[in-house]
Amino acid sequence: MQLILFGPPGIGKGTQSALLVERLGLKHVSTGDLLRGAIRGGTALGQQAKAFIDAGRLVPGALVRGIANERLAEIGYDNVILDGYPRTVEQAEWVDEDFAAAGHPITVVVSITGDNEVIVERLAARGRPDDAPDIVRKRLAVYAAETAPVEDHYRQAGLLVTVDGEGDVEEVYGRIVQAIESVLVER
Ligand code: B4P
Repeated sequence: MQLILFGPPGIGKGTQSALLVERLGLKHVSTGDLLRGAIRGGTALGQQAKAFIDAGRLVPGALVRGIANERLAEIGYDNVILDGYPRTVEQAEWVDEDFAAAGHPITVVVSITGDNEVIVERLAARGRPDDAPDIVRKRLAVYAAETAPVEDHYRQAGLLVTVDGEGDVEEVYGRIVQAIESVLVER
C-alpha cells in the first residue's frame, strides 16, 4: 500500500505516521523530517530550505521532490507512507507520476481534518521554532491557499478518505485504520 497522509500543519500527520509505521510496517517518508535533517547537516539544500521553513512558507517544490525521491530511491516506492508530501497540486502531479513510473501507484489518501485553534494550541505546546503562534497562523494561511486544493485533486481521482483529527492519538489512529480498511474493501 502506498499511502498519503494529508492535512493542515500540526494536525498529527507525524504522530500518526509513527504508529502506522510501527504497527503496519510501512516505510516513512516525511519531507518535513528530511528538510530538517538537511538543515541540521548544513547542506546547501538545507540552507535554502531553512529561510522558508522559519517563515512558515512552503519550500520550493523542486527541492522537495528531489529530497523525497532521493529517499524513495533508497527505500523503494512500495509500502510507503508519505507524510506532508505532496503539499501543492503541482507536487501531487509529480507524486502521481513518480509512483506510477515506479510501478507502485498511490493506493489511498487520508485527509486528517481539525479546527485551527486546536492546531495552534497543540503546536505552541510542542515549541519547534516554526511553531510560534504567529508562524503557525502563516502556515495555516499557506495551507488554505496552496495545500487544501490537493484534497480535490485526490477526491476527483477517487482516492480520498477524510478522518476527524480531534480527540486522543489512539482514537484518531483507530479512525485512520478504519478509513483505510473501508477503501480497500470497496475495491
Ligand atoms: P512538517 O514537518 O510536515 O510539519 P507539520 O505539518 O507541522 O506537522 P504534523 O502534522 O506532522 O504534526 P505532528 O504529528 O508533529 O512540515 C514543516 C515545514 O516543512 C512546513 O511548514 C514547510 O515549510 C516544510 N515542508 C514540509 N514538507 C513540504 C512540502 N512537501 N513542500 C513544501 N514545504 C514543505 O503533531 C504536532 C503536535 O501535536 C505534536 O506536538 C504532537 O504531539 C501533537 N499531537 C498530535 N496528535 C495529537 C492528538 N491527537 N492530541 C493531542 N496532541 C496531538
